[in-house]
Amino acid sequence: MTTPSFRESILRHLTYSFGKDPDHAILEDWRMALSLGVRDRIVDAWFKSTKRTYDTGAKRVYYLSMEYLIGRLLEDGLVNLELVDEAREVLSEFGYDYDTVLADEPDAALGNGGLGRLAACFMESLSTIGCPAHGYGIRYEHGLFRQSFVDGRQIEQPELWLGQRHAWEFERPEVRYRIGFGGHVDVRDGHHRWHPGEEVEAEAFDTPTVGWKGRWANTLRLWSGRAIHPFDLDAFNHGDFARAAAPEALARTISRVLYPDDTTEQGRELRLKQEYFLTASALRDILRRFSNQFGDLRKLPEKVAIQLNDTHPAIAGPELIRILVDEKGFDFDEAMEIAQGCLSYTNHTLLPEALEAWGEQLFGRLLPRHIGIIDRIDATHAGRNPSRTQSMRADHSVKMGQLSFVMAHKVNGVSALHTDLMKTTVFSELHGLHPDRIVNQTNGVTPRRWLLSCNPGLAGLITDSIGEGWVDDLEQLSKLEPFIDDAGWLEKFDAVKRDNKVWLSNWMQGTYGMLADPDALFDVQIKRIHEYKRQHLNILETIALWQEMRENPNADWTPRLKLFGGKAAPGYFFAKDIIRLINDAASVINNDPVTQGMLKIAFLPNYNVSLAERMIPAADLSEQVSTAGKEASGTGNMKLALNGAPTIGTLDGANVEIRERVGADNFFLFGMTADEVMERRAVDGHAGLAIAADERLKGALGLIRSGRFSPGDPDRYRGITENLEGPDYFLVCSDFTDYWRAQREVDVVFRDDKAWDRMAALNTARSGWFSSDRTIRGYMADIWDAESLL
Ligand code: NBG
Repeated sequence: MTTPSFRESILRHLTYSFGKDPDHAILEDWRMALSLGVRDRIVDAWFKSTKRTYDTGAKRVYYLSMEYLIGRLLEDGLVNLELVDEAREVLSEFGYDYDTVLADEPDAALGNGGLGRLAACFMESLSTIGCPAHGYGIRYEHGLFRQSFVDGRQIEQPELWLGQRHAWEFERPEVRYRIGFGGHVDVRDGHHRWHPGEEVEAEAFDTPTVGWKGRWANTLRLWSGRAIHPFDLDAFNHGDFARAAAPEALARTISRVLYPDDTTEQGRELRLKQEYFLTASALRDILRRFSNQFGDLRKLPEKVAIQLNDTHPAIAGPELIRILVDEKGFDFDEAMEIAQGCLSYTNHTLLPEALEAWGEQLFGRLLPRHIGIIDRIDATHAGRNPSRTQSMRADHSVKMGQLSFVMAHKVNGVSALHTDLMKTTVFSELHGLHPDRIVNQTNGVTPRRWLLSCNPGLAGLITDSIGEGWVDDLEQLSKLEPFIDDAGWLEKFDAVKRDNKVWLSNWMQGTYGMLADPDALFDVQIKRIHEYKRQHLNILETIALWQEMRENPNADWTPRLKLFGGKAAPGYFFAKDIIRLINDAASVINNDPVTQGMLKIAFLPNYNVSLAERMIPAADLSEQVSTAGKEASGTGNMKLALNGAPTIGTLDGANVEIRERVGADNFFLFGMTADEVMERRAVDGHAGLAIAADERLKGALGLIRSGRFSPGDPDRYRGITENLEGPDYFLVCSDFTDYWRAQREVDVVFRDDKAWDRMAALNTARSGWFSSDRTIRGYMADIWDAESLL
């Protein structure tokens, strides 16, 4: 039975918010009306949460992140408010299919990959737990580019998530801050005053984020850039219409695109401006809220916890000091202490190229006061730690990692291994000076999105078996273990996976005309394309396997579908070559009559959150094959394990902890450890040695070099083959042989239905620890000193 109020609310919105009656409403109208119906209920929870936070005077958490990879929000709301069945009923009453309506919503792709998706999972978990929190970010007009393939090559097109009406946000024209750049600094009687040369306005847009069962809702506040004087009337009156609109265009550039290309000086400048724009607006907002409620700024650390999601908002330290010293009259040391009490920093990568360092010229030009403050922070830190050798102001640059570390009271890694490596590599000196500062908070994923809503079949089976307590207490999945010994139950588990595979196959056929056999092993690698993630290791193994199948077509092969998804950064040519190689190999291998029914490759374009939600429930095998020591954590690995796909992987990032929990027998381990990787790199000609020792690898590389996959253009992949045969920094060749061995082990187990199902089900039953609820509770206890208000 439909609760009249939800049905009525949808119809009311259709009529009064969109001016349509059911007979004339189009798909988008229905989606919007449904969304507003859901949003109304979220708002109720939101008001209650806000009021309770004020009334209790509780500490608030502020998450500062340049990225939120949100995906769609309608299903999230419906699932968390338990309105799915009612929505389905109402829509079908008017002849609309629930899934079609949901799929009409554009993905909010305000992020690149794991870091942004983690921020989105955290927002949901913070609300589920009832921790008072605000996420701050940028409302990019264009999120991550839309990817398509032409002749196998990646083509990037702008993404238009705001091209349609957006249901979830509230514009807050009254919440605006002026953010300055450039200009100069006056010093009078030792007192500094910054006079920016240029200013833009940041305007707030709020999206309420609701937690499980609508018990709590927090705010995601995204800033949009606007001109202070949007229109140059004088220019207009002189007929110069382009110049008249220029101020607005310039200001809007700041929130126009996610991650502008940083290969040009202009691109880098814009990026730094974005980082300051986000951070400065957030801090002003935080201080305004704090001052209204509590007043005394010395109490800031008691009531405010600010988490820096990577170094991108690292300017928060100097900016907070600037406000306290220049505007509020604090002395420097006290200001620094207050800032450190509030701030904490999450490191997400050890890759040197991803550790931000800004040239001091650019930095000093854009933020002339801040560079002086950073020098003072550095000098203060050096003075207190005389043995220190590394400065945050070395090599004519500003090192944001060091700055973040020094300004934070806690610094966390995102998996156990990553945290240990932080201590011994990038932050070894700082760790020696501050041995209690680095803590570990292994990443997690929200089970509401990554199991309950993306995999209703499995979620249903779990709830039928152990009740619904697992949804916000994921460790209850361990109660499934006894069921796994029951052959009947295991068959049901297998049937769910098969249904998901059939669904994905049909969808792939309908959407891309790709044929996929649901009986094949769905071998899935989905993530950003990067050399360290080694999609090229996977495709080399695929090519070698193809060769072996051709030589021995009558052997008992396990049919495989190699599924790929992921985007390459537009300027990362090597990664784009990897994409093209996979697609080229697909066109040759998929058309080979000899290996028909045995091996197939499918690279699904435009990988995003929604595509992940389709692929993960249908995956049999999870590829987590990064060079050990390089993947900070991974979160796709957790989603896949949770959905019953055992991992083939290296001892890297959170794979280590996944293997510990699911058990070594239920994980296909291969490859060198992080220590062995270091040793191996020191071996002269390691790639050549590995190739000489492995005929299959030699054959696969030879085929690529011969132009087998690029007929008429044999040089197309010289960049890849020469890299692999030469420096091979990511040790693809050295790990190949063991990867091949592990893959053949997969073949054997997969042919034994029962053994495979058991392994898959144990992965689900033992992945409960990887909930982002657990991660957030860890941050609350060890970093923020924050409490749940539920
Ligand atoms: C990424 C890591 C992943 C990790 C996510 C979330 C960056 C800079 N880092 O391994 O590569 O899972 O962060 O922590 O995007």
